[in-house]
Amino acid sequence: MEPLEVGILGVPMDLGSSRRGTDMGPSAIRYARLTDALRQVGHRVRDLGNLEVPVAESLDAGNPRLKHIEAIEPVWRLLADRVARLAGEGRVPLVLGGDHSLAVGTIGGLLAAGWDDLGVLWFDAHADFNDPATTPSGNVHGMPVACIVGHGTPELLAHTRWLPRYLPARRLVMIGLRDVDPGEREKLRRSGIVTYTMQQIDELGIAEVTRRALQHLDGEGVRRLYVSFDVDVVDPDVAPGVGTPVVGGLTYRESHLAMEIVAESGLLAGMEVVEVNPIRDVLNRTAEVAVALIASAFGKRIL
Ligand code: B3U
Ligand code: MN
Ligand code: MN
Repeated sequence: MEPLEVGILGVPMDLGSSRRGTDMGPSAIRYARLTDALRQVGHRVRDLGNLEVPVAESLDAGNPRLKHIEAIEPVWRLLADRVARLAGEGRVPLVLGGDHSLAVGTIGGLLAAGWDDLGVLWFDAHADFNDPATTPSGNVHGMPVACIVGHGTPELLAHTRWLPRYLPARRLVMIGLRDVDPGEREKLRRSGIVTYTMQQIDELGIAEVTRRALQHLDGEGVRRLYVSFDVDVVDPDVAPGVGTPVVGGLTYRESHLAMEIVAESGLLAGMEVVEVNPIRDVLNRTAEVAVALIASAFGKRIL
């Protein structure tokens, strides 16, 4: 891989989930030596620090079907500005979460930067396709995909009016699904989003699935790839420090192979790693796995 100018941005936000602790994700990932790992692969790295995010205890959650949205939307807008600026400077954004709701800000920022050839690989145990009508929890980290592709109730989409446009649903591919809510399932089937469940990964293998996903995006005109990586896609035996662990996830090697194939594609233009929760992982294993995966996505090779 060509040397890149990588811009790291931390988003210490846990307002989108009911469990505290993903606000410490950016620190945990930095503590696991992220910049060293990227420099070893040959990239130039600049860490731009963290965004300022309100603390949950200082707020009232408000609407129980859309908790903390009044605080989350301003974080989205700020993050979108920062990401658009990074992209405008020719840097590759690497965003550290934080709960997955932040993806509305990152992908919104890339759309604002005029990336009309953008496609997204969404690695996640969950579909994150709820809206206030289907959510079982009211947590916004279960809703970012609905916001990004513009499929949700007007109450939700009212908070996305700042987006320059929505990402076409066919430009987002989900990999690793194994926990989809009943209300999400129907919406997802009708959405045009391409999905690969754990069952398909078991049958086809992660290499074939990742290659098919990239081939599909190529056919949709995608020339720049953004990887939205929710660490809960990895099996909780390997990555226990996540907000909502789900058994039956990707192995250490499967998740690395997927990132190695992403690197080989030559299309990687940005990445976020979200839902790292060090409170649930005293040895910081999850952040260490996250750093190893980022290195693979950014071109680290075994030989
Ligand atoms: N689908 C559930 C659970 C969930 C979604 N994303 C995460 N958990 N991390 C919900 O609350 O929407
Ligand atoms: Mn997620
Ligand atoms: Mn998830």
